[in-house]
Amino acid sequence: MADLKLYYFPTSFYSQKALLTLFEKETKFREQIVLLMKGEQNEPWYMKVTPKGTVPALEVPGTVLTDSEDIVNYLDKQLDTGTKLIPSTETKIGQEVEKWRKQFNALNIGVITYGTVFYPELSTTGIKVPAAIRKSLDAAKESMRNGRKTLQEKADKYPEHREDFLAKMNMHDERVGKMENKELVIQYLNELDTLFDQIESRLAETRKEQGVADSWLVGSRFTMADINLVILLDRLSFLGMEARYFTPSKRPLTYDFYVRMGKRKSVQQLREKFQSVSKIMLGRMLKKSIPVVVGVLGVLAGVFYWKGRAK
Ligand SMILES: N[C@@H](CCC(=O)N[C@@H](CS)C(=O)NCC(=O)O)C(=O)O
Repeated sequence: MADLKLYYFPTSFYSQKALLTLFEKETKFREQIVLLMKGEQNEPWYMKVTPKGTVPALEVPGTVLTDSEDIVNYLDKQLDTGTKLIPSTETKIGQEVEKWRKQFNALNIGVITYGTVFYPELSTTGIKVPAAIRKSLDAAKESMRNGRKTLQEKADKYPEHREDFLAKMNMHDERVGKMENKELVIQYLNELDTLFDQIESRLAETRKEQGVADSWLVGSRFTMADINLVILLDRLSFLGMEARYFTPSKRPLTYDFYVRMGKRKSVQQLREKFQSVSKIMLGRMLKKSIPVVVGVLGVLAGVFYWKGRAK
């Protein structure tokens, strides 16, 4: 079996895609949490793992994969254990999976997530934030705004990674610009409504085609399209958006999909990861103030998520 090591943070959306795939493949892997709250993704040791300074990254024999899409493609191709997630695109089902993956990957989850954190009034029922750390949100927003300065300091301090930090700085500026643009965030949320109409229709079509009630997005078999969908639903649940996008009366098939997902072992394993780490994070956050880092919002997201799940 290939020696695999995953660098990740449990509440990071793209880390979740990699983690859920590893669980579906029922494979052993080594793991290292990259503490976004401490800005570890920008530490020289991690920039050596991936000059992008993002999670997830997967060490595989001979190389490091630094994008969640490359990671899941690799895992499904190389491992013949667990669920086969990506059918050949020479088949009709493979083309459907590919089509849905593209649609999900085109979503700007960062802007949707942090845009809702910046403008909490956009959340339908409120982000799942425990009162005890509600105040920390302001500090987190400030940290996001100070990200440019932090990256500039890193670029000056570590000349061997200067270009990588400057590249991150440009991306950071673009991202923050979008997150702070309320109209754009609203537009992305509206586009999600359209996507969910398509999802609901597809779920209905698949049920009809398969003649069973427990089919998945594109067929009777569970695929990568389902992984993409469940992590999106989890994210929207954390953002307090279930009432807008999926309830028993509004898009009941999507709601049913979500309920069935909660019974799946891999999804339970993924959610356990959130819980265990978020508890540690909460302890740390209560002990000391959060340093100014680009990724601090990710940690808050994790803590809130855990709290929400624990309800
Ligand atoms: N396209 C990449 C995106 C990875 C990404 O943006 N990861 C975020 C967390 S979800 C991250 O590491 N952010 C920290 C940073 O940019 O400093 C993938 O699919 O893996």
